[in-house]
Amino acid sequence: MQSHNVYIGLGSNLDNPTQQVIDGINALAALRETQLLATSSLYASAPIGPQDQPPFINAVALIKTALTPIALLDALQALEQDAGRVRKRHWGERTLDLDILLFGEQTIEHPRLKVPHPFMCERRFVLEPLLEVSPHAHLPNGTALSQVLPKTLTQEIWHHCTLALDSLGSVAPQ
Ligand code: A4P
Ligand code: MG
Repeated sequence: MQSHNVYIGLGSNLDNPTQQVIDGINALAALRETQLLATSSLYASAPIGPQDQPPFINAVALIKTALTPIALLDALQALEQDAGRVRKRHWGERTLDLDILLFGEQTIEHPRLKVPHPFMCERRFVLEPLLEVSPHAHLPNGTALSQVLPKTLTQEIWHHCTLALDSLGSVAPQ
């Protein structure tokens, strides 16, 4: 079966966000037909969207998966539910948000799934961790993400902690 390299954006700003993101990465590693290849550091940033919510912790994980895009989306939404996610408001607070950023070289326009993620190029908290994992990453149209990052640099983010990936594919803070 064909496998694809997929970048997942993780975000949390409720109920111990650092632990939520670490647990989220470990849950990605445990998905069927999926292998965790790399993870970024954790980054902290002010919320984009409603400002009356706590700051976010974000990271990007690179996985290799044989799941189809929609099967992966179903699996990610199940993990969000496991993390106790309640949908409150658009761009609002959440215990765990798992977004598919890039799925191989595919462009996907499905009622439930748009890839590349529609806002990824506007968000430093996505681009910076993704480029930490893969400095040469590009969009399906060939645009290098390193070329897109500079216009987001007015958004402040802070390096929060580095993660260590062990030989079993699980992560812990360093
Ligand atoms: N969906 C479509 N495309 C995708 C994709 N590529 N990956 C659909 C995942 N899901 C995708 O998502 C709504 C629907 O998007 C899903 O049912 C899926 O079928 P949602 O997470 O339930 O709802 P939402 O919060 O209204 O929208 P969205 O687009 O996920 O929000 P974002 O874009 O993730 O933004 N500020 C900081 N600093 N850090 C953050 O992480 N996150 C958000 C949420 C806002 N501000 C933030 C952060
Ligand atoms: Mg989402």
